Amino acid sequence: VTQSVHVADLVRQAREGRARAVARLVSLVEDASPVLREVSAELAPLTGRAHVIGITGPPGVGKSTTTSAVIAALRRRGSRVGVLAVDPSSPFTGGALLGDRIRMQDHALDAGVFIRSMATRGRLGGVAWATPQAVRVLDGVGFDVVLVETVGVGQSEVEIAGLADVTVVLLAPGMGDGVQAAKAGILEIGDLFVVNKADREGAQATVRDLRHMISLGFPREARTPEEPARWRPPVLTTVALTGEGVDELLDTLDRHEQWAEGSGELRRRRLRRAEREIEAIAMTALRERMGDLTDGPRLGELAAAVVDRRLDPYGAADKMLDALTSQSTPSA
Ligand SMILES: Nc1nc2c(ncn2[C@@H]2O[C@H](COP(=O)(O)OP(=O)(O)O)[C@@H](O)[C@H]2O)c(=O)[nH]1
Ligand SMILES: [Mg+2]
Repeated sequence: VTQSVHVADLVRQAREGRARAVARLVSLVEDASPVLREVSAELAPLTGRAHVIGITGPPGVGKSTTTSAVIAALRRRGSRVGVLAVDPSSPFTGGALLGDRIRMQDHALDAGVFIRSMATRGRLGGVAWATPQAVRVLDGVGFDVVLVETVGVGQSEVEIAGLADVTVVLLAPGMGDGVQAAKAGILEIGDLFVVNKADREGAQATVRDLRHMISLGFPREARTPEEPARWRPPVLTTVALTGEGVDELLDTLDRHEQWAEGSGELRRRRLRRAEREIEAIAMTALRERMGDLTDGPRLGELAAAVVDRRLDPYGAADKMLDALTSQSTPSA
């Protein structure tokens, strides 16, 4: 009972814009705290208002610098911004995250901005479990925009990027031509592509290359008049260091939001996000219970039954699963 009072207080303080309360709530998610159930119940009715923007791309292309420039532009437009910098590749808060913090420290004193780095802590579920819940927290406490920066190099990163309402894929000249992007699987997840470091040589070639790769997914003969307009990912250029191109990026994000709302795509994505979130919570709970069963005396008993030929291993596994089911259905 005392804990539920705490949670309600914490949520209220976070909604008043107190950074420490927001940080506490995100920590509860990172620690997979038992009070998350309460936090979730408190926040659920308040969610669904934030625009969730994923920013992904290979290391070093300028994601954090771009994120910082996007924060500045959003603040000029009056939005409150929550940022999660997710790095699944580093088990501890390492150099990459430190760099992120340095690049975003311009906003450290701004009460309208909350920035948090999240790393894998080797816990069940990892960032794939924690990120959607942290997004939900920032949404629920009232941020207008939630930016999620992830390193786009592997499968889990692609999954995290898939959590967003819109995904921006960032590349830089030379290191991210279209073919490479296709190989890394990030061509499919991008709603819009940004060639950052446009102050460097080769940016226009990368833009052309990307546009060509994207056009392959839009064959002319497949277009029919009845087909609802598909979103064709635009390719923009930015110089994140100076903020050049960032206003165009925000305008394009606005355009995508309007399209996504009108076409039903936004709802489809949010449904998918909720499905994954539920699945991750359920699977984690299930694995914990399995752990209890396999560690406990029950497995020993079943093993003895198999060795003594009173039971075959399939029958024993059924009994283990029966025990799980009876645990998870309190009333039926
Ligand atoms: N020349 C140039 N350098 C940039 C630009 N944006 C970022 N950088 C630099 O690229 C490096 C990596 O940036 P960072 O934002 O940490 O990349 P991340 O790993 O994708 O988050 C840093 O040294 C930045 O200063 C840009 O537009 N032009
Ligand atoms: Mg970064």
